Amino acid sequence: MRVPVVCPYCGVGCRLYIEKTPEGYRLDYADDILGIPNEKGSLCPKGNAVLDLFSKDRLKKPLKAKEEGKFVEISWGNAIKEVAIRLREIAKDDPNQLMFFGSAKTYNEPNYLIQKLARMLGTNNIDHCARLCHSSTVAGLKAVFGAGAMTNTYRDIEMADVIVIWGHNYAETHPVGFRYVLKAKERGAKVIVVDPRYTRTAWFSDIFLQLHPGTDIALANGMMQVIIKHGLYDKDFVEKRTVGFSELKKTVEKYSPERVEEITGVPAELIEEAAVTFARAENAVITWAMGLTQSVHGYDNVRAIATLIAITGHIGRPGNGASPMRGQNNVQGACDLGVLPNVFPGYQAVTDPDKRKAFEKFWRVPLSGEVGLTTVEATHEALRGRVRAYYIMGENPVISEANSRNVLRALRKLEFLVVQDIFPTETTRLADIVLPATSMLENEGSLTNTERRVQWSFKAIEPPGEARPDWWIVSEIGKAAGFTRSGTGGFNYNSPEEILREINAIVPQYRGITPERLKRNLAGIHWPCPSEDHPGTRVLYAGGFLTPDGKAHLASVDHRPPAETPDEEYPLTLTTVRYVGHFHTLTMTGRSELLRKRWREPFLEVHPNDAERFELKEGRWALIETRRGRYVARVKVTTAVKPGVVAIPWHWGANVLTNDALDPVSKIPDTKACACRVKPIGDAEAKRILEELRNEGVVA
Ligand SMILES: Nc1nc2c(c(=O)[nH]1)N[C@H]1C(S)=C(S)[C@@H](COP(=O)(O)OP(=O)(O)OC[C@H]3O[C@@H](n4cnc5c(=O)[nH]c(N)nc54)[C@H](O)[C@@H]3O)O[C@H]1N2
Ligand SMILES: Nc1nc2c(c(=O)[nH]1)N[C@H]1C(S)=C(S)[C@@H](COP(=O)(O)OP(=O)(O)OC[C@H]3O[C@@H](n4cnc5c(=O)[nH]c(N)nc54)[C@H](O)[C@@H]3O)O[C@H]1N2
Ligand code: SF4
Ligand SMILES: [Mo]
Repeated sequence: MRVPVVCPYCGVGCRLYIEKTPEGYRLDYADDILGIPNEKGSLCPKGNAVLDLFSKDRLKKPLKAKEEGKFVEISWGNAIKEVAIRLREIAKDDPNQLMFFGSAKTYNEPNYLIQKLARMLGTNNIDHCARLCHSSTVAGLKAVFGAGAMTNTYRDIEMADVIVIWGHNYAETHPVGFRYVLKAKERGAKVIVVDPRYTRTAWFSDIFLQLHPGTDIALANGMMQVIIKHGLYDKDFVEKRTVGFSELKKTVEKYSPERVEEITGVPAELIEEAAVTFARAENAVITWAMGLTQSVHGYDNVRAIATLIAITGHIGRPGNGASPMRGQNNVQGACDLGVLPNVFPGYQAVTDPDKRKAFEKFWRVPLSGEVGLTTVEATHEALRGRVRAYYIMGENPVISEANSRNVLRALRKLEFLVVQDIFPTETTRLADIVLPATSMLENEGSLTNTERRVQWSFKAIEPPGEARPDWWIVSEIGKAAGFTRSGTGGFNYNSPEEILREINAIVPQYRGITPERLKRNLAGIHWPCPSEDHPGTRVLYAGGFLTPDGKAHLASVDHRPPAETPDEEYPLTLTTVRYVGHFHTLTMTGRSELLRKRWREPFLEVHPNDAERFELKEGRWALIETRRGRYVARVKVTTAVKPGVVAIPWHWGANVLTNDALDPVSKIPDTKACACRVKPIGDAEAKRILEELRNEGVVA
């Protein structure tokens, strides 16, 4: 029997079948299911290689550390008991000494449970990788439109006449979703790409705006200046549906294309052309991702883009809208279900006394109204000794967080670290207790893709050893911690379906998305879906916005440089990127021989002028140094990057270099721009440094 599952990698949310045959498991394309994100069943290299990894060196038994990195196997009973007792003990002194990490790599149901556990223990210290990713989108879009999610779907991208792709290497990072862009292009749509690198995505562009890293606000303001000056904004929309236009007009007046050319390096004529093309389009969308969000002014970057969308009226209609492309397979769901320190499930603020009361009644415990810590803040608090224990479900912060050496020191300082993963990782190595989870394909549940599309994925593969579903592990810990009441006040669950029904009851956006409906409807349902007979919502804001007055709040923001800019000592800007064949910290794709062979190692992209200036040679080793650390990679000399900018993928551990300065609003770290210097080094020296970093445990 072919079992329908959802790809466990990225936020596109492709479907595929897995079939058990006498020769082993077999992958098949879901080409007969209508309306799914991957029409005709097509998959990208990672999706195609999905079966490659689930049998390799998995975690199969709960482990307890004897010393760092040395473990003994223990029973599930003892593991659960020990975790619950230690969490309770530390919570007794002060629950804010605990920090919880949910996981965008697992289903909605365990994510709902882990935030419920944190909150029932008395703390809002719960966060996940969205903090390093789209936290500036969530905060920025909430400020302008009233809610933080993508306002449209892939179908709308396909229908657009102009598609602006901003700080987003769409072709490599959402490859199957990118087909909707190609379909629009075949129909004659214009593609505008904004990126400091000439990426595979830029290759498909009609207009390419190659800006200096960290100058996005200036560019957006320049485009708005042109649009307002030529009267190309949507006057009716601005008047009826927005506030703040006169202040915006004043702010962007200063950003003439000539001045913006000086700041961004983009020729003034191209800025004009892009602005006019976007504003004149009947239907237009802007997609964005990490190039825009991962910045100390990520919140303002997003507000500027949302404002550009609003003044041109490109929102609230099919074929238009704001498309922040969510990255992980279930990062949208983890956010929706309150794996964030400031909101309960359904984006209900912990600081709102009425919302808090409703959750206190539902879970039958008193709850904290104090906003909790974010991931990077928790690292800083752990270093100060104020956070004493972490429970990490499905994240690998030692490789993924900015300034990773700090993370390593923080995790070592903790009194108690629990990590729940499917593989041994750089983070499990530091754990006191390791809990072996089943992978998504070995268990079932609901997950939510970037389009707010909730889909059910079924169990297709038998889990190895004693690995258990994430929802089961968290509910056992919840019961062992004393939350044994029946119903919504405890953790007595027998299935993910039961948990989703609890979510249906308390999360307004998910009210009509029941397990029964999802199992019947394999193409899923887009939230908000307020009742069981509601079809789900594809396009947001056809009526009012979700701000208190129903209007879009236009943002007037000024250009500022990144937290760290080049100087004499560190003369280049370093940015970090992704490869199509690898996912994040390599825990999964690094175990696929096929992918590892094709995408073998990280390359440092350097412009020919800089290669000459710093004596770097194609294919030879470079030493890259920043104020936080050093790292080595082979050199790729290319005009894809601008002079003065170097780029490196972070999959293998480049976060030893990056800056953990934070955006004050979204608390996202500045992983797309920091100052660095480079120089050539020999083979032996490079290998020695890599070995050192590996022994230290900061690179994969
Ligand atoms: N193959 C693959 N796909 C993935 C992932 C993966 O690891 N591998 N991860 C998933 C996740 S979680 C996410 S969030 C997405 C991320 O998807 P993307 O954001 O597309 O990925 P990145 O390569 O990190 O960054 C995108 C682009 O930002 C550009 N950039 C750098 N600095 C700036 C700047 O200052 N301004 C602008 N405008 N652009 C800049 C970079 O040159 C890069 O091309 O991908 C998802 N899909
Ligand atoms: N320099 C730099 N740093 C970055 C970025 C960047 O662009 N530049 N991007 C940032 C972004 S956008 C993101 S999203 C973060 C990602 O950061 P992380 O989420 O820390 O990275 P992953 O490697 O995806 O870690 C997920 C972990 O979950 C495990 N896992 C997989 N499936 C399951 C499951 O079903 N259950 C459980 N319990 N575990 C599972 C995996 O083995 C892995 O260890 O990294 C950020 N870091
Ligand atoms: S595009 Fe994303 S969801 Fe689709 S197959 Fe590739 S990794 Fe999986
Ligand atoms: Mo992400």
